[in-house]
Amino acid sequence: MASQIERPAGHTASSELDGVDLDHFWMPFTNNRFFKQNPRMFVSAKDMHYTAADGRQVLDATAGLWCVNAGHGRAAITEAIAQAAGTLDFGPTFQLGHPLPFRLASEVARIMPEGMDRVFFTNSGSESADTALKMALAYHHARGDHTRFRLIGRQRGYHGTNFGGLSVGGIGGNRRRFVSQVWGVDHLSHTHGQAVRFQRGMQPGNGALAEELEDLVALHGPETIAAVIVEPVAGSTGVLVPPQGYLQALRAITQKYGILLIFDEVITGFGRLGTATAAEYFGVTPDIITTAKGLTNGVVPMGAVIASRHVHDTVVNGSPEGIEFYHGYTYSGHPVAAAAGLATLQLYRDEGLFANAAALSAQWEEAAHGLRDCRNVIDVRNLGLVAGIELAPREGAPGARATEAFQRAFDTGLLIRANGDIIALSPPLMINAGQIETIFAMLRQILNDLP
Ligand code: PXG
Ligand code: PLP
Repeated sequence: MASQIERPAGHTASSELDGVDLDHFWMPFTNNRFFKQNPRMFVSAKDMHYTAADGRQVLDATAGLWCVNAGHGRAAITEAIAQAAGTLDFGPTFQLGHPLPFRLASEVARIMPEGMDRVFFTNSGSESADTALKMALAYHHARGDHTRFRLIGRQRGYHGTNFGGLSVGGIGGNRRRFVSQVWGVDHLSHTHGQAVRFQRGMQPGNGALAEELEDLVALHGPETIAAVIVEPVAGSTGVLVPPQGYLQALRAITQKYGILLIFDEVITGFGRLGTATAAEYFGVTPDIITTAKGLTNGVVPMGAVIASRHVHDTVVNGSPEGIEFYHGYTYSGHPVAAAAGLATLQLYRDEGLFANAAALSAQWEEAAHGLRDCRNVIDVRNLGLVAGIELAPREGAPGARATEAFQRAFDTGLLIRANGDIIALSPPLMINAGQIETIFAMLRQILNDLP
């Protein structure tokens, strides 16, 4: 028997769900058994709101999954996609080309830090992470530095779910069931100072955290370490904002030992902190930046890995005649995705969306920290248009409280994210002051009612 969608009593059925059978789609990062008993579905979206299957408007406080930075249903993007698909539906990028990915690469390069202007396209953040790690290995190989194979990640880091990103990632639950991982990886400590609660913006300086990299260098030998990969602000594992000076120190130590520094900007890229990149926000230029999500406003899957001119030239000029980098995806630089990317970057520029995020971030911070006195709230963290609200876990049921907050929020018309007992908020950058007030007023009510 196929499970058909059951609708809560009193809710009107949406015709979009007629005949939808829930059995065959094995859903990602989902409690499939629970969902299929209690489906929560969206059928459309416009600007700051989703429409749920029962017709209710749901205010999007998470930009989908941190990706719809320009807001939903933007005609400029959907029209660009239609136009591109109707002109050139697919074109190979292996030994052949077509114009759109070249155009998009130039536009991406324009908003990257100085000197970072070589762009490799992928289809997701996970592919971007694995591409960046392989790029780092290829860089050292091209220099004849054949012993540099180690990749250093960080505890509570998230770099997607492919084997490379999984290995440098620091989420036990994502790793434990998959024994085979990339060899020689090590991890730095995460940056979440337990002692620091309700910190607005960055934590006070803590040089010791970055100095740990010196310990790993001493342990493994600098000649074995290829790259360090970190999220400038860790998103998925609960909005972990770095201490002052931490990223600068990582940059100095990696530079000292010839180790490449990779910033995973899948979440922080494209305006989340009020700047094009976190690299720009923090004033620290890495060697490689990974992006995805906001690159196309989430409308068509696409990621981009941006390499410094130096990394690119080393690989391309330092390799024997022929293909220089044995890596790529069928859909690297897909014309429809590239069209979405071009239209998205244009929207960000035309509407000043990064500046809007920057301008609203003080109000956002104030509103987020206003939840400090809510029931069960044990920490609030924020930067740019991101906030993490940490709840005290229920006895013997970690994650249950935030999961219930997520369900109640959906049912009352607010989309939030729950990871463990941390609620993460990251609205589209088109948000206005009134909508910020609404989000936190709704959340206050939900948290105070939550057992
Ligand atoms: N790196 C970072 C820093 C990410 O945040 C990825 C890589 C992987 O991207 P893809 O496109 O392969 O999913 C991510 C993705 C959440 C959440 O709830 C976060 C992500 C994805 C889905 C949910 O925090 N981040
Ligand atoms: N598996 C097989 C059998 C393939 O032929 C290909 C690509 O040609 C792939 C996997 C990789 O697919 P993609 O290039 O879309 O990542």
